[in-house]
Amino acid sequence: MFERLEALPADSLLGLIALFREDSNPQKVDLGVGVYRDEAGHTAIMSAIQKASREHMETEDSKTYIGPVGVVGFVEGIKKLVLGEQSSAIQQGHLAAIQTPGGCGALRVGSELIRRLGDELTVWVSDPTWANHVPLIQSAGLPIQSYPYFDASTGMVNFEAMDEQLAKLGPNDVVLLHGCCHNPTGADLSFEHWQRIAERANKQGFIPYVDIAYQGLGDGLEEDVKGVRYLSENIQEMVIATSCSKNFGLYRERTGALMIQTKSATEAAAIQTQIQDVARANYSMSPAYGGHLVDKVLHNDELRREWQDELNAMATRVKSLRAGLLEEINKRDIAKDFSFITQQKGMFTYLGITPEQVSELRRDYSIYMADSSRINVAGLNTQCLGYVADALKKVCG
Ligand code: PLP
Ligand code: TYF
Repeated sequence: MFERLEALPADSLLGLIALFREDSNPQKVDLGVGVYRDEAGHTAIMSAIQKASREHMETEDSKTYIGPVGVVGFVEGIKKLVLGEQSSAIQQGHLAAIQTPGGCGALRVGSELIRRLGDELTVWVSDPTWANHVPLIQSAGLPIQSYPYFDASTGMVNFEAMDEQLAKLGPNDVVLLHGCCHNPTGADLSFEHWQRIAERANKQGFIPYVDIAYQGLGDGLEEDVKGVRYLSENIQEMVIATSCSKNFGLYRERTGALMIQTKSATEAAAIQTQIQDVARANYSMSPAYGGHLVDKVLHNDELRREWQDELNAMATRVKSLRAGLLEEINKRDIAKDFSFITQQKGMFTYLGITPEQVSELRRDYSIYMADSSRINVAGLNTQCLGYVADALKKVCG
């Protein structure tokens, strides 16, 4: 029976991990998969998470199920982290929320919930968007279309083109927005753009669906969610999928949350049963461990401060790598203008070079990046900036 199904090609991004491992060039540079790395190329466990983990090991006395919502303290903490202590939606009980297996779990449950809203709905994603958005949304049975977003000539958002598309949408449309640190381009919406999106959503009736996987890795924990909070305060309905993979370094523990903002507390209570029902039909309940750790970090002043300091240091390191790379590029008088590198936010930058140039960098210089020319800036280190800039000069002229 199984001969009916053919082997599928490997995920090209995850495939880079093996290619990099097999490369014996001592100067090799891994700018592929988007995980945070320190100067030594290591993805360390954050110190506050390590402390929370030790405490948890000593105090946890049962592994029995914890219920469909997940770790309640985690869910409550994440709501406030994203929407703020003063959030009207939290205070008025207009939020349904559930712990999920990572941001991907949140996107999948969120998409299935949207599918339950009716047969006519379409989800709009930015062009380009994170490759995983497509299978996560499509496998929930929703059609996908894309709106203009990235302007390759400036390395920034072409908001006028995006807004022109949004102006044509209506109540059967859902618009997926990256909360901050756009993956793959690093080109973020400005606060004014978020304000205009809120206005459009109110006028046209589409629902914003925010994916926020990098809070704290751009301009800071509060700054990175200014747009999302504005949206939440100024529109009635939205969906938010959040991930603790990057900002708590919990990748493999699969820790995230889904929040649905509704018009009333009664609706929120009904939607709460719906998202729990979607989760039950998929995986029953989310793994709890990562949620326990985040709950501990967020609700202990000392651990929270330690976590924030470390997260700020990570974001600062990424920013200084951006500045350092641009400085090295500028020293080499490369024909292409790369000044967007320091204007973009978060871990990713689209270099905007051709697929041939991407292959040349891989083949001749052992510099690995996604085929799209997206680089994970955190994969750089102060030692390799000159080498990477030299290679860019060679392939770009
Ligand atoms: N959304 C975006 C844009 C991402 O880049 C990521 C991950 O890395 C996620 C969501 C969710 O990831 P995870 O399922 O590992 O939490
Ligand atoms: O875009 C990235 O590189 C990260 C990590 O299936 C990632 O978001 C990549 C592929 C994948 C899951 C996570």
